[in-house]
Amino acid sequence: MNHGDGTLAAGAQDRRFGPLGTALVIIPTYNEAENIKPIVGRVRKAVPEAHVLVADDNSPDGTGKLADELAAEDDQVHVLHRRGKEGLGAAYLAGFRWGLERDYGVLIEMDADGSHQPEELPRLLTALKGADLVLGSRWVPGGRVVNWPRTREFISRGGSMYSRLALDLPLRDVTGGYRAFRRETLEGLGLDDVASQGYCFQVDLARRAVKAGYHVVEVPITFVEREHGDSKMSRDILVEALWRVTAWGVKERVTKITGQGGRNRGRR
Ligand SMILES: Nc1nc2c(ncn2[C@@H]2O[C@H](COP(=O)(O)OP(=O)(O)O)[C@@H](O)[C@H]2O)c(=O)[nH]1
Ligand SMILES: [Mg+2]
Repeated sequence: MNHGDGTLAAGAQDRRFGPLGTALVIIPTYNEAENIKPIVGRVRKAVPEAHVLVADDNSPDGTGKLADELAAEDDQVHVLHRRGKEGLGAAYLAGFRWGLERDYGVLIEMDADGSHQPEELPRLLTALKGADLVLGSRWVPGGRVVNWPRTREFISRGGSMYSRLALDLPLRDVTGGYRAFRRETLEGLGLDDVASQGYCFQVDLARRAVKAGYHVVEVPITFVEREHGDSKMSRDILVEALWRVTAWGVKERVTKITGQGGRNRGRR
C-alpha cells in the first residue's frame, strides 16, 4: 500500500484517531557518555513539550550519572537506572512500562548515538496523528543512510527483506529502532511475553502490530552513523534475529496450512 508520499502503510485505514497526548522519548543507553548530553539537548529543542526517559544499564563509562545531571536541572528529563547490561529489548520494555504507568499518550524509541535525528521527531508525530504506530524508515523513498559501511547496509537491507518475506509484512524497514507508538498500541501488543532482543525485538513489535491489525505507517528518515562510542551490534544479535524470524515464519505457515487461526485474528 504505497501512499504516494514515500510512506507505506499496513492495517485498517479510514479510522478516526484520538488526540496524541504527551510524548515520552525513551533512549536506551550503554556507554554513551559522549552522546547522552547532546542527544537529550537536541530532543528537548526539537519537541519542547515531550519528556525524555534515559534507560541506562549501569554503563561503566558513567552515562547514567550524566543523565542524572540532566534530570536534576530539567523536570522533563527522567532516568531509569537498571542493574546491568541486559540488552536493548529489556531496556525498552522497562521504559515502556515506566511510561505506561504514567500519563504519556505516545512512547517513542530512539537511539542515543545520533543515528536517529531528533529534528525528525515532529514528522513522526505528525504521521502518528493518523496511525497506531509510525516507523522511521531508511528503506522507503526519501529515506537514506549516511556514513554507513557497505556491510552494515547490506545486513540491514537483507534483514528487513528477509523479515518482510518470511513474515509476510507489508513493511520496508522492519529492524529500525526509531518509532512512535500510541499508548493504546503498546497496550495491545501483549508485551509481557516479548523475549527477543536487538534487531529481533524491533521485528517482533512490528510483526505483532501488523498481525493485530494496527495501522502502521513508515515515514522516511535519514539515519546517520554514530561519530562517538561503539556499536553494540554483535554476531549473537544477528544470529538471534535470524533464527527467531525463521521460527516465526515457519510457525505462521504451519498455522495457515493446518487452519488454526490466521492473519488479522483478534483485535479490530
Ligand atoms: N540500556 C541498554 N541500551 C543498549 C544496550 N545495547 C545497546 N543499547 C543502546 O541502544 C542504542 C542502539 O545501539 P547501537 O550500539 O548504536 O546499535 P547499532 O545502531 O545497531 O549499531 C544505543 O543508544 C545504545 O546505547 C543494552 O544492552 N542496554
Ligand atoms: Mg547505533
